[in-house]
Amino acid sequence: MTDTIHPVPEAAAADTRTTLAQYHDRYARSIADPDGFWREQLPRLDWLRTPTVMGNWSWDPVRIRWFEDGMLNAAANCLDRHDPAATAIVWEADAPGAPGRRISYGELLEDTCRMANALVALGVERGDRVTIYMPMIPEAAVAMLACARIGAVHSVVFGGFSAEAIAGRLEDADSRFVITADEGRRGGKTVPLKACVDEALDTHATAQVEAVLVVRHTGGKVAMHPDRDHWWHELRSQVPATCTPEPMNAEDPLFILYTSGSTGKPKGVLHTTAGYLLWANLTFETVFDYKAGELFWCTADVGWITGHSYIVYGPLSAGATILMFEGIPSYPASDRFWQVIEKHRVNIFYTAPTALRAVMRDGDAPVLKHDLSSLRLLGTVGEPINPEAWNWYDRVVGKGKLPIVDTWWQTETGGALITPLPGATPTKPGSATLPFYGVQPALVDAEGTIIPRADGEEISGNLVLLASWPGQARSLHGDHERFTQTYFTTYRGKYFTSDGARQDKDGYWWITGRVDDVINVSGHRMGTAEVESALVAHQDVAEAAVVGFPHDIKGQAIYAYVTLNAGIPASDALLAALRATVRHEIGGIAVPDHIHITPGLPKTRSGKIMRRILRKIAENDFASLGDTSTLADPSVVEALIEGRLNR
Ligand code: 6R9
Repeated sequence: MTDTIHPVPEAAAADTRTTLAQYHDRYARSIADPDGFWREQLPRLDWLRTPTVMGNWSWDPVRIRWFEDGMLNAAANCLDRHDPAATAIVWEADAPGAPGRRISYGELLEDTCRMANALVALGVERGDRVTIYMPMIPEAAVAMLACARIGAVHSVVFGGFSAEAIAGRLEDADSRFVITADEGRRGGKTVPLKACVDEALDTHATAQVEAVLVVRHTGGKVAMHPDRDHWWHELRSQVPATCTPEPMNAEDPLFILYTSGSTGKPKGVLHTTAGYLLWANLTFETVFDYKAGELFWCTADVGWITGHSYIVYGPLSAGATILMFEGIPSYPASDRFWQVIEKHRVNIFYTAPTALRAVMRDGDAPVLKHDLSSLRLLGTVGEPINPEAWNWYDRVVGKGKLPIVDTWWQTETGGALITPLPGATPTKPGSATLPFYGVQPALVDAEGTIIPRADGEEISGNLVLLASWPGQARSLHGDHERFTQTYFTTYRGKYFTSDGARQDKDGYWWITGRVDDVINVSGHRMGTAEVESALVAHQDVAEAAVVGFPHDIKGQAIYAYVTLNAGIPASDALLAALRATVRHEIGGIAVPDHIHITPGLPKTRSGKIMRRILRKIAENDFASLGDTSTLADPSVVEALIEGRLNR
């Protein structure tokens, strides 16, 4: 195992808001005296009423509150208190030659107020859920902040999800309003967003949707339903340019964000206002050591939690300047990231390991032809980073001189939980290093017993957290029971992350990946159950079982075993139809990399599919299938292996 220690680079150590000694002191204080620690952090936000209560939470039964008697407005914290002349967003279009945009905090505030007023005019009230389905354009942030300004709860749906997926989320959130754009652009292709929303609304029982606000982006032709759809650019000039922020209670919902779990349909993770915003703000400033005037670029999409916390709420609450990019790393060529960094003189760059692995394939030359001297700090998120990718990032992009922050966190955690601090923490390639303030990770065995660790010892197990932190999700929309079941019952009274991890002899944390039936495909969470139910939606499919398998670029890829209804022959046309079905039901990111048609699946006598065997076969690891004698029909395994070898 790579265990090389990289000391904090000189420049970062010389100019940091946190030294290693300070980190240790503050961390110890945050655990010993959480109330005192958090009280000191309160001035980070502008409060309409300053809270007197800090954390007030229980995990058995589950009831989580932070700053509960405080009042504030998240949008006001992200806009009104900043210098209106400062740049908020530098926007880079999908095509390198296309005109970009620069938006000041003053302009962002005005746009947000106007959109907030437009939403009110359309009938949106405090507490209503507004679904946002947008490309990566500044109006995506405007839409989120406009909701926050009037106390509406946004539910952003990633622009790559299908009409079917939108419909499911609209229904679950009981959302009566949608904000979308005519089309988006990604990698030179047009993404028909409005048409997708139309399909979701027209073909599903989503009659509850009253109004759709449409941002004109590409100017492509779209159908407008006269009494439902409204152009943003038309309403914009008809509404006032100011809007008083709605006073919100600390624990009022700020947003819902759907994410995949190991069972059932996606879960609407619920974040509330004050704790989430404070966590996003504090982690943004501390983990990226952001300094006024710097340009910060997070390459995530706003449809994921990383975009929520480190494109919108963290940076904007801190008055930072962000770069927002509509495109993808490989278009028009694999040097696009580096070209954009050079063009805009980006200082801090935060991306996913999968993106690095994808561009690494083309070697160092695409990086070396660009001037990256503006870069001061690099970060990664979304999945474990393999040491090869870490070392390449360090050597080729960082020239061996920049700190790399590998930040471990989840949709449910609101922001980074295990991460180096750039001027403080020596790093090890592949390790997320040490816990952030207030975070208490521990490893448990299968029974939920905390594994003790003596100094200098290495341990591994399932990663749990022992105490709440302000950015923690409070519930699942409309299903608190499922929230409790999913996160707090496997190990009663502890938050179970569903990740496996080890803690090395120096106390550093290494996240090894999900231990549940969630596949991490290119940093995106995909539930095996979701993909399975998409496959069985095809009329010819009898049964499907989906597992993850290692993939050089995506980290994990999707392997689907499918049994067909009697008399249906396998064919290339059928395989294509199955892929199309998944694309239709969920979206392109869920389409299996391999579909293996098989006469049978390995099941126990009680009918349970033995995924362990399916994983091994997908990995071509036939030697360690383990005990197959408990299978109802052991001969199934032979057929599966034969099918695998013939691929
Ligand atoms: C922020 C985000 C969460 C899952 C998480 C874990 C994996 C994220 C990681 C990482 C190792 C890191 N993960 N960051 N694993 N090192 N730095 O990605 O949220 O989409 O909810 O995914 O991603 O497995 O449980 P989300």
